[in-house]
Amino acid sequence: AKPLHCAAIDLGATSGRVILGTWAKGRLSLQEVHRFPNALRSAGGHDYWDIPGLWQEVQAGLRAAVAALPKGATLASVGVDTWGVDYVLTNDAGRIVFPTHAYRDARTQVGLTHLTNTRAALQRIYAATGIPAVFYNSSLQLAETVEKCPAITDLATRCLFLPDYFNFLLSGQMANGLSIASTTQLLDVHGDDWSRVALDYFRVPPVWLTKPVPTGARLGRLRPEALSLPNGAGLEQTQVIAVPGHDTTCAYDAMPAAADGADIFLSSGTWSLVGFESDQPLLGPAALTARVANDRTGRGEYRPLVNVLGLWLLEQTLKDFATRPKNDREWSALISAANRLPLTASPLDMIFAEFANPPSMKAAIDAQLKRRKLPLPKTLAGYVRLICDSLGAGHAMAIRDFEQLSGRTFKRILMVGGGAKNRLLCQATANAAGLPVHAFAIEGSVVGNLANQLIALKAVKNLAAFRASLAADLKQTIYQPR
Ligand code: LRH
Repeated sequence: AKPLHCAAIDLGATSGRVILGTWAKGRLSLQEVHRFPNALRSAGGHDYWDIPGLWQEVQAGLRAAVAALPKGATLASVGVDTWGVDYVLTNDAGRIVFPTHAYRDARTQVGLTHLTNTRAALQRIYAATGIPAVFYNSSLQLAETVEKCPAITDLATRCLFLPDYFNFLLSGQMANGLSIASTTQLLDVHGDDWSRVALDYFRVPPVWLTKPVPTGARLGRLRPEALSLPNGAGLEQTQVIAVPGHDTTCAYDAMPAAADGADIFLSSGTWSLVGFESDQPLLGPAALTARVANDRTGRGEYRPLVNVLGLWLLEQTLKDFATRPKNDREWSALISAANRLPLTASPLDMIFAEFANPPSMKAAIDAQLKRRKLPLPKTLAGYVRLICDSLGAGHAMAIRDFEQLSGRTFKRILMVGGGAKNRLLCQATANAAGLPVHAFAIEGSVVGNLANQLIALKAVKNLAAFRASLAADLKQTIYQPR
């Protein structure tokens, strides 16, 4: 068989990338053709994403992917994954009729407080959607928009979550994808369509959403005019494929999990997402208290997950220090310095309300430590130690909760993402959980995105086959608990 070329577009809250993947002789190779920073922008006390700016980067990346194709080769497909929950409201013609807020915008606070203080409503919404109340949920964001800007119901006819919107720009087809839909707190946890209970509670017009399409759906041909490239550029046959639109789902798909169900997944980046794959959702009061989110895999099964405040804590704390690591060598020195410090006796309480988006992360951390009468770190290395140990403890707690709720026993932690390169964090996680951490140096979301394209193109039989082929090639570092 001829080599197959696919492009993965992976948009994260702090950076995006376009990768050309080539599948040849049962092996996947990656070539990064474009990488760019991303950041929310604030105006008038609100936070927004620059959607046209992101589209421009996606276009530049795809042009670079085409330019990187071997002579005479064509691009078989493209797929888009992004961070969860954010969306674009459009009219039928696809025009943006409302600016896209960034999920850290504090606008959901009132709705969140109301929902969490009304126990009966919270339980009803959890039973219906399997998603706990978190400040960033699309449900709370949409409710705020409809309440504060009621004219929106006259303007908007469609709600496209970010991967859906970019798929629309690429293919001309408007569709809601299943995996991203499952992060919204609006999908029926027992089915594959929207939840009437949730739509009613949050007052989201049902016409804004259509029945989610499963992963693997072909959305149509890539429109050459979307890239302003001439005919004959190698894009004549390019399919736009609905991969799992949620980056975390793609990252999980990239993990070489064994078939015995004893692997727990940790996608460690801005957020730390701890989860596993299951045929059934985890529901009920104990799951709600543990903040279990029953996201869906692209194939429809469940992927119960707990979001632990991730390396966002560290990324933001760095801003309060004049001297920050600028390259790998300086990072390594900082981690070594942190490693020499004593183990953190009392880890931080990972309270979302305190750490989700404070004006100063260092001040927010100090405030909690003072309140709990704990000593403040004296150096940046001290904060690194505190944060890594606290994340490790948070990961371990989520794993214990999962064991209790599901009756399973986990034997290994599979870890991908930027955090997999942080040896202090990997070791802290292994120690706190009492389990070995297998850290993989891969771009998880990108690999999962490409895997799902290859499966849709029938070049790979299924995810299990892909994971098996990947396992043979992957470099891993194993951290044994100490
Ligand atoms: C990570 C992530 C995570 C949450 C958050 C909003 O990038 O997708 O799973 O959904 O962003």
